[in-house]
Amino acid sequence: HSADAQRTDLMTITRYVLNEQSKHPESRGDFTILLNHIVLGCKFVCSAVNKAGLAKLIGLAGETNVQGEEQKKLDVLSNEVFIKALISSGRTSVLVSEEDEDAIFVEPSKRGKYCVVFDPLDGSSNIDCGVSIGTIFGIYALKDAHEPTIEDVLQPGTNMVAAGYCMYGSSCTLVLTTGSGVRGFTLDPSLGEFILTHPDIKIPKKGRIYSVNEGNAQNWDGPTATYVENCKFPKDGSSPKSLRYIGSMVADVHRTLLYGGIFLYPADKKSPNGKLRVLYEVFPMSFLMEQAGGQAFTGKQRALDLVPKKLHERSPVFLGSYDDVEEIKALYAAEN
Ligand code: AHM
Ligand code: MG
Repeated sequence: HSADAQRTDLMTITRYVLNEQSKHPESRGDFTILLNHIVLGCKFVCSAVNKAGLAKLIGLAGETNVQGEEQKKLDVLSNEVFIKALISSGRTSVLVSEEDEDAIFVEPSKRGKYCVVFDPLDGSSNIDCGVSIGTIFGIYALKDAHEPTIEDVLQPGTNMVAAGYCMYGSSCTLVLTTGSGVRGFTLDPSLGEFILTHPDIKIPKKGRIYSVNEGNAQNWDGPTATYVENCKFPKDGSSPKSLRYIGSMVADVHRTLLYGGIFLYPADKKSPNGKLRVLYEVFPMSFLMEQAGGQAFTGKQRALDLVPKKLHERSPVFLGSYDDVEEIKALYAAEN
C-alpha cells in the first residue's frame, strides 16, 4: 500500500529529472548532467554549513565581494565549489555569481549549452547565528550556437529554462522549477540523496503573512507604506496579517511558497532599486512563484519581464500569493 511505497520507492531528484527527460526523446541528457552538478554543489555547501561552527569555517576571509560587503569564508568556499561543479559538468558556457564582478566564460573545451546565474550562499549575515541560508540559481539556454557573450545572461527572466534554490535549514531542501510546476526535494542525509517530498507546490491564493524589513519604513514610497499599513490595520474588517521576516531570502521565500502571503523588498529613498539582484535573486524566485500559482511584481511591471542591462542590477520586488500581489499592484497602478 501507499505508505510502503513511500518508504521503498524513492523518487530521487536524478530519477525525477531522468523521468522528465524521457518525455523528450530528442533530449541528450545535458540538463540532467547539469542538474547533477548543481545538486553536488548543494550537498557540499549543506555539509559545510552544518559543520560551520565545528570546522571554524566561520569568520572573515579578508576579502570583500563585488558589492563591497565583507565576505565570510563560507561564501568564498561555496562560490568556489559551485564554479568548479558547474564548469566540470561540461554543460555550461557563461556563469554569473553574486560573488564575482565579471561573468565567467568557460574555456571552449568544457563548454555546453547552458548559462547559470547564481548566489552561492545568500543571507550570509545569518551564518554566525545558525539561521537558515541558501543557494539560489537560474538557468538560461545559450541563445544559439555562437561564441558565448554577456548577452546570453542579460536575458529577461521569462527566458529562464529552470530555476531553484536550496535551503540549508533544519533540513536541506531543494526547490526546483523547469517551467511546469514546482517540486521540492529533501536531502536524506543517511542516503546522501534528495528525495521528492513536495511533488506539486502550489502557493495559497491569499495569505495571512507579510514579510518585509520594516526598519526601512521611513524611506518607503506611498504604495508600499499604504500596503503595509493595510496589513496591520485592514480596512475591510478582515484580521491583520502576521509579520514574519528572517532576513534570509531563501527562507522567507520558502515560507511564503508553502504558507502563502507576500514577501517585499521594496525601493526606498536610500536604495531606489531596492536591494535584491535581478539575475540571481529576483528572477529565480519570481519564476518559482509564478510556477506555483503566485505572482512577482517590481512596482512597475511583471518581474520576469525585466531586461537586465547589468549583471548585478537590482530591482524592487513584491512576490507571493496571487491575491496579495494583486493588492500591491492596484496600489502602484492608482499612483501612476
Ligand atoms: P546577501 O546576498 O548579501 O546575503 O543579501 C541578500 C539578503 C537576502 O537574503 C535578504 O532577503 C535580504 O538580504 C535582507 O536584507 P535586509 O537585511 O536589508 O533586510
Ligand atoms: Mg549573498
